[in-house]
Amino acid sequence: MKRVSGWALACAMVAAGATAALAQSAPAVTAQAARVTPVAGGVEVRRGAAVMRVVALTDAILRVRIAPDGRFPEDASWAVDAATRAKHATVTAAPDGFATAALRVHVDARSGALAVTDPQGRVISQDAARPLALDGTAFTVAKRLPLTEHIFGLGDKTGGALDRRGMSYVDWNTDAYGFSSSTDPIYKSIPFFLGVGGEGDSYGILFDNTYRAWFDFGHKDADTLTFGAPDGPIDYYIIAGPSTAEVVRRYTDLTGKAPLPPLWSLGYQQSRYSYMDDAELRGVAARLRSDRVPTDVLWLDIDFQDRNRPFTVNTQAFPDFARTIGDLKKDGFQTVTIADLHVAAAANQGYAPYDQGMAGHHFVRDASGQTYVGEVWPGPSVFPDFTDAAARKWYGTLFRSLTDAGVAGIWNDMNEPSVFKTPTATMPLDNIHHIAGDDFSPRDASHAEIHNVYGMENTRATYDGLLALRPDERPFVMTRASYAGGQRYSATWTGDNSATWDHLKLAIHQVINLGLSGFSWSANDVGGFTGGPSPELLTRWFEIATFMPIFRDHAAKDTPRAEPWVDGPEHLAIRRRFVEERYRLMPYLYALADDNARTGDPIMRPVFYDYPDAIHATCDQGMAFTLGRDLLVAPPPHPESPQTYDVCLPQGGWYDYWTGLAVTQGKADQGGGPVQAAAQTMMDAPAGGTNVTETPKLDRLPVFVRAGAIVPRQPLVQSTSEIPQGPLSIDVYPGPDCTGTLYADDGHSLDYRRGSFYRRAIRCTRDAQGLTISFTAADGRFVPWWKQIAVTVHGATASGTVTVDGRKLTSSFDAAGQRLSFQFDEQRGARDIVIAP
Ligand code: NBV
Repeated sequence: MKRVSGWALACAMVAAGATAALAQSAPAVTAQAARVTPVAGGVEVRRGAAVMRVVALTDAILRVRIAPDGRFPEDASWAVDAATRAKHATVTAAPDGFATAALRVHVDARSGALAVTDPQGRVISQDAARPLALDGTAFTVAKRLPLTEHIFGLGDKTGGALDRRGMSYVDWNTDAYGFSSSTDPIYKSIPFFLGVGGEGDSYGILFDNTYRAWFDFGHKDADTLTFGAPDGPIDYYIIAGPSTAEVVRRYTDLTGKAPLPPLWSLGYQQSRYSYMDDAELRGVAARLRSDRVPTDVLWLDIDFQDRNRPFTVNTQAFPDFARTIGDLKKDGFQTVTIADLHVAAAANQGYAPYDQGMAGHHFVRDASGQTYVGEVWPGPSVFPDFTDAAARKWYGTLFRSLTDAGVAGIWNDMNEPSVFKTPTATMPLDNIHHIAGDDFSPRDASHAEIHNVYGMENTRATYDGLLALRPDERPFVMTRASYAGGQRYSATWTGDNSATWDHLKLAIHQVINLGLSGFSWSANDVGGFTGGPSPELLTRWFEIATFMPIFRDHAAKDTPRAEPWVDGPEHLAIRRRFVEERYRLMPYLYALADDNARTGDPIMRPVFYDYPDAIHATCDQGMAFTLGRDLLVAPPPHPESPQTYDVCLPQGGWYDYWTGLAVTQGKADQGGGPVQAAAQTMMDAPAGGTNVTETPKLDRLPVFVRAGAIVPRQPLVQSTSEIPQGPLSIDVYPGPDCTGTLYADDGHSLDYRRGSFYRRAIRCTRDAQGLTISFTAADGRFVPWWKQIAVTVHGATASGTVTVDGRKLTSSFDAAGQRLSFQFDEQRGARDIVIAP
């Protein structure tokens, strides 16, 4: 094991004004020594004119700022709020740096190079031999990249794999219509990445710089990772784990949690560019209901507007818009409408967004100070100055016409911003934005600085605007462009993907990496936006999207229809069966949403998130993921191929989701009493990892349940607005760390923040008495819809006596299905259910 005491650096932190060439050749011996002095929460390191400050915000989060000329730029950020940045952990001074309860920070006395270790000396992050290269205003920071380390995060960047090691990327929000799995940059810039599998386990780096940043993860040099930018602050955070989950949670402590979304946004969502008129929209709604495909949301794309002008309605196509939306709502459909950020440059035509915006000076200016006009869907358009708090506030008021009509959520598209007929596909870099509000001092800023945060600030204006208009409703916003921290305002989707198998695979990687980058609520256009999916591709996409955070079917204009019924009854039946499964799983999904809002744990996760050894799995895990900790979804790694494949199930034991039978068969039929056999085996002696061989079949998606999971489900409904009829069901899959959570609230308001929620933990334990299932008392005052709870214990090989708080219950035993089932009345108090031999 490599330890950091006494390591020698070959080169130095480069002094102010040095060029990249100098940085590469400057020998350490000629460099000046570094002077390390303590400051609140950390140290300041001076070397020549250069100053570096390393401050611990918490025990496990360090902020590193470097001023090559000794002058720090203003301390302000779009990603990390001022109160969080102002935090200081308690630190202990050390001769070469300092320590927190979780970290040791070492600064090399000669060069000023930085190394961070855990208290045992295991390296978490360490400067490379040439830690900083400067070239005018441009800079590149270099860190060592151990050979065992894998890289994740960076939002929905493309690449052939989940792992970003060996790749290089640029952050520059770009309208990437028709992107492929090697296109970069695309829509979003989330400058946060995680290193997993290095010596000190997992860590993350947030590089808080809004310019056109670059990242290299061992692409140029296999054992070096670099990040840099052409301008802006050298300002980054090192977030320690040691687990991946701790890194992600701490990243969302820094940049904010995604708020609890409305329950309806977890349902199936139907979209197309565009449902052109009232009849078409109502027709789609009616067909979804008559074909019994549970659905919650219908989306209206740009054609619902008058001449593509945001905040208008084409009244010829939708003669009574509010009535249409009201009728759909009665039938359980919410409507989300698009609102592109640009505003038509339509002076004196009664188009308030333009007239008001001009009067209030709310638009971005060109280099000469005139309102910038660029061409987008409405023709000549102007662009709200979203970095200005007054412009955001004004923009937020524009949603009134839509909320008054009953629109439930807003779709922010084109907000990279995309501009037509320009060589760069966006606005000129010397356009002028005004910054006012937040912790920035008021000033003008170039588009080069603002470009990557423009989309996020658009979503912020939308989110805050919706909240101001409907103060007690959870806003639902979905965006294409964003920046680090954008999850506070908006869900996202991966833009204009294609109807190919390659894109189905890419979508899994994108949504997982978005989740690791704070965006837990992400969608991808199910079926692909461009092209047209084959029946098999669309069916497979439905199956997989069933277990993804947001499930929206969307397709481009002039492409074949992609609604669930378009390929005939057999495909429809499979697609329906999966959508129905998602609705049955809603209590599990909603409990994950609650957990995510509080912890930052993603909804869809890489398998190694909860099962760290999976990072070393020998199976092709290219398509595998988990939904929460408990469900492992394992589509074919080559989704179009009929080849058999192996699924590597992490150690601990698993059940087949569809049959409920234990996967570890070895000791499953030893018999001996109620819920023994498989259950006992799994609880007492966690099985090692298991390989399961699967043969792809179009109507089957292998899904496994963790031994130890307690999964709540509900009776089928056609939308989340329908009250389920019958009991809440709870499936207990005995095993180690046997837990589950129930969460409920009204699904749409902010009352849950004032105590109107229902949350309780369920555990199962095994002892000499048998199996005990314990419910904690319910927290909160919300009264959920269920009156009874139906429990199924899986892995049971014999019947048993079931008692609830000492009272005997009738139970039924299914030997073939290895299931023991019983039911009891809901009550809020703590209760124990004992299943005895
Ligand atoms: O608003 C139309 C489309 C939309 O359907 C799509 O989802 C966005 O990514 N939009 C892009 C603009 C036109 C794309 C060709």
